Amino acid sequence: MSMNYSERIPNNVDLTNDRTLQRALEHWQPKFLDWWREMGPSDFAANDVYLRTAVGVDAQGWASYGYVKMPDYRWGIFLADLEAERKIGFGDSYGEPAWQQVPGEFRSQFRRLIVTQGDTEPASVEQQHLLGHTCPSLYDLRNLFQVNVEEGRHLWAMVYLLHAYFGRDGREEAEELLSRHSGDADKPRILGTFNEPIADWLSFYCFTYFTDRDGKFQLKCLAESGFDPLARTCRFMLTEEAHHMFVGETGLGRIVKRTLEVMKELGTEDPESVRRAGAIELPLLQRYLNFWFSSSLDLFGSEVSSNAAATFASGIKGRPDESQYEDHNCAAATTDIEVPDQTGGVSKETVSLRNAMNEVARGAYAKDCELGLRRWNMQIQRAGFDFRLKLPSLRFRRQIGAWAYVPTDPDGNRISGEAYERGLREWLPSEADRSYVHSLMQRVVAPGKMAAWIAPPDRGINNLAVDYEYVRLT
Ligand code: BYC
Repeated sequence: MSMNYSERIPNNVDLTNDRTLQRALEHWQPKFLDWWREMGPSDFAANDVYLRTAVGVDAQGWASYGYVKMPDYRWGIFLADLEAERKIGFGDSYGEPAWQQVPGEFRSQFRRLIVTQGDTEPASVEQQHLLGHTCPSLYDLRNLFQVNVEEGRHLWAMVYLLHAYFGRDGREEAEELLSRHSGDADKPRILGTFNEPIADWLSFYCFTYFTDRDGKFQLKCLAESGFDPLARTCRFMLTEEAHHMFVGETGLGRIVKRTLEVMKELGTEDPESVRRAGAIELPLLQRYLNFWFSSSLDLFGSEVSSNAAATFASGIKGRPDESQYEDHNCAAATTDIEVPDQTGGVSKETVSLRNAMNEVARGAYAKDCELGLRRWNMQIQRAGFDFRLKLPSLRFRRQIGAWAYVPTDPDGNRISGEAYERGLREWLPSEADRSYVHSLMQRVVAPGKMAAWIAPPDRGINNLAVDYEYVRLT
């Protein structure tokens, strides 16, 4: 079904033919807009932003570009096309027709997953609320806003599912999605990382590199779901998610590039000298990577999880790219996981593969995270420097699962609590690091100009020049 933009809520789900649902969503819409005004990008509501809006759900025709004021963005409900006779691809119901309604016995599990997914979307917009004021360029400012409006749309995607398939409790959950807030002492967002402040652009690029990538992998799992409307929703969200990770990967790559230029000019790797020249030294970048990677690892849940086993067995949540596996049932399969032992070491435990599905997804995620580091290390090597960026061990600084609060160094070696506390000062951004990064965050808004700590992008948006006026500020 094509996208209908003539309605109050753009959609490709034939909303006009379901008056009750349409009315319920129209009732939620002004609350969403109030939330956006209060918690979305601070200021900039009156500015024209060169944004991409989806116009079709197929791979080719889904992006239309033009100036839009953010509050006028056409947030809507878009599902990937229906696949005729789609079958459930994993678990105990393997090969049975995908469900077009939520099976009663799995209702609460589905609701929990959809609410958790939905909660992250507005959370990220809240985390980035103030960033616009310190943008390193107009190009970056526009990318921030593109990410923000799309996260708003992803919220709509989950709210649609709650309203359409979960009756009154779905509507209540949809309201709650607007009442929890990132970092709020009384009503925080559900998952840890989404309560971390994103107070500077280095954190923003780390977040879009690492945390949006968790989004990619979780959406891939949900795109396998036996509940077809959820699968179709997530398939379409994945196309938008790709841009968010692009922003993170190119943002960090541009920081590395600029730092290397400065290091070459100065002829030194010395962090203090790089700082005096107003760039972000590589060890500082490493500390930010350590922080955001370890935080994002927790978003996969525990290594051994009865929730994960149950959702896999019931066909609710699959593995990322489920079709790549031969065994889609996994009831008889086992796998080894590493756990801390009593003697201060690491031992292997054999567990049912179904119980280890979170670990399967986390492993695939960590491999994907490596790719960017490999590219940046190539840049560093080509520039003639010995420093190498490295992802910390999956055991490092965990707060969820078998390694939660087990002190290890970034290589995953177990150490004493005191050595860990001491080490954190060198492994994670210190207060002084954060205030240095904060001091760099000066707003640069002349078209084509960049802050001194980041290189320009290789190209602009939609084949436009880098110095295009991506946000009209006057
Ligand atoms: N923080 O059996 P367990 C995105 C809770 S990002 C706090 O270990 P399970 C995006 C868990 O909820 C993708 N709590 O794990 C990115 C459970 O609590 P309840 C978001 C946590 O359930 C950037 C308990 O611990 N999507 O889209 O197998 C910008 C035991 O759970 C955490 C999803 O997450 C944590 N880190 O898996 C914008 C997909 N981890 O229920 C957007 C939907 C676990 O006992 N969610 N807990 O009270 C899920 O699939 C699962 O809920 C999880 C956890 C993977 C998160």
